[in-house]
Amino acid sequence: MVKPDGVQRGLVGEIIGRFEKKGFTLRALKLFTPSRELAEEHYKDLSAKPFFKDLVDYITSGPVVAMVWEGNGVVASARKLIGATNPLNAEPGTIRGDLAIQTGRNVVHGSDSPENGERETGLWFGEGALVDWEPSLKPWLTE
Ligand code: YYY
Ligand code: MG
Repeated sequence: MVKPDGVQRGLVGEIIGRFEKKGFTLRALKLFTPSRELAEEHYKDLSAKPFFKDLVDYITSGPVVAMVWEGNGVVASARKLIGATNPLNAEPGTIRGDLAIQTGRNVVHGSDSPENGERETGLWFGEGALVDWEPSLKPWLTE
């Protein structure tokens, strides 16, 4: 997901481009401003943290671009492409390492396990939202 700061800063194309160029397949995408209920459910594991309210305020402050990406090892690879939670610790070449300077404005979210990827896909998109298609580039990305 491109967070509200990424949308406001005009980074949607840059961020989507990194996943496309890596070779992952886009299966769903939407632009909307999340409700507090959705943001609180999404981040429920962090509800006891002192930054939880600020996090929910931030995520609900404007439109986000929610996406589902598919491909070999996509969850772990996306986490590497995204970089460390604190952008100052994120390696150059990663999205956060190249494009952000503060944890509270780290421009992008990525699921941290395949199970959470499934959970978050259901939460953000509901049933039956994935588009079933075969990229023509597939034979050139995987053997
Ligand atoms: O998965 P990731 O986004 O890298 O970090 P999480 O530990 O899941 O935290 C989610 C979100 O919470 C993080 O992207 C920013 C915010 N946050 C924060 O504002 N302050 C912290 N000390 C830790 C996380
Ligand atoms: Mg996380």
